Amino acid sequence: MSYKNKLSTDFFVNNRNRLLELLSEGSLALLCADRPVIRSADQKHDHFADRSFFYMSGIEQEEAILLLYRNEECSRQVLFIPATDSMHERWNGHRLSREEAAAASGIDEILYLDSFEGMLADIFASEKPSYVWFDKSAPGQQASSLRQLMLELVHRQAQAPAQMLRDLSPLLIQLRMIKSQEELDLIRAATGLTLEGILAMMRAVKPGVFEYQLLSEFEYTLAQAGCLKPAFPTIVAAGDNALCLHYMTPFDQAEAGELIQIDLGAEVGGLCADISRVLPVDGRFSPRQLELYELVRACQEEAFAIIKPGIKIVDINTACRKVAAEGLRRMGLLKQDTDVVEYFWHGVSHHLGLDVHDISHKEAVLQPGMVLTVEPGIYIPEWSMGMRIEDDVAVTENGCRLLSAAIPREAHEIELLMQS
Ligand SMILES: [Mn+2]
Repeated sequence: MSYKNKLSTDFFVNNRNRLLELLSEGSLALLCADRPVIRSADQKHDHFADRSFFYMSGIEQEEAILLLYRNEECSRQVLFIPATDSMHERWNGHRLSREEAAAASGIDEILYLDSFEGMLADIFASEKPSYVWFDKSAPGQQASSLRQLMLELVHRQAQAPAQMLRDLSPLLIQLRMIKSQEELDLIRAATGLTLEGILAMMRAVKPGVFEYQLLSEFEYTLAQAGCLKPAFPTIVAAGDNALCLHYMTPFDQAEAGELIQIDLGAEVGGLCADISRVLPVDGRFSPRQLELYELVRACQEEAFAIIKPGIKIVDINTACRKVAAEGLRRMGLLKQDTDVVEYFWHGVSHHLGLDVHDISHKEAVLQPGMVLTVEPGIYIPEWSMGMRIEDDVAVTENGCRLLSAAIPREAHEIELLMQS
């Protein structure tokens, strides 16, 4: 599969239809792309459209709004986009035309944003919606002003406003947790590109190399394939820097005898990979490093073995923690099994998709089509050593399937690659 592949228009059409089916009659729902966050002064962070808005529309254009309305006879789907503006575009780049927005989203009714408030007021006046849905978890500024606008309209017109207001986020979670074949294919492609980046890093590992040099090997490889931004900030942590889970200051050198923890991922067509590996600076693990590595791998195998429909993420944590406790006891580190929490710092799995920590119900029972990371980690401060190994799996009818199968994970495979 090409790293340039994208989600199809049908994917977005289907997502909206599935959402409309979940909405009761007389429902009005709004989602927005939001706008870039200010970095400082007149600088902005890169725009990254709200992922639920993108999931429903296929549109990245900032400030765009999706309106869905459902009554007994029909449903209505309208996409509002900023008007084309040659002076704005001279500085800031192309804005989607109505034709382009229609083609990408599969929505026929594309209007400019300046007609949004008027149409919303018309719908309130003529259709008198029974329910108004918005995503209460959407963090952006545009989402917050939309919520304010809806609240005002509802309070102006409704007898019992509190009963009219509904949170879209549980429905978005329900839909987004189950991945389509297209999403699975793109996550697999993202793990393929991640592998290329890891191989480039491996070639650059040597005593004295700076963490940022390895990081740039990875990100250069992704950029060469058209992925200008990784799925999340790349982690490269040498030696005891691995004891900081979200290590973001990669300015140290990797010394002979140390391990390098990497936690990184490419993005293809909007879908994320999330992979962690441990690389020995010398190309070989010491006996003690290997002992810990094999224990973390055993935890991971335990997770692969138990993940199937019907269990919950908490069950994966419990099972892995048990394997970790047995191993740590053998290694003489535990007085009692409950001490395992001193070394087992984080959960094993999270959902993965358009977001690297994809939205989910924490208590959700696993179902086929869900995608999870499997990333047990064991951290031993008294050894100045910690590590996690992370792969991505899709839940199937009776178990799980590795989406990142192509990325070597056994210690001897990694040693072989690093010595070649
Ligand atoms: Mn992860």
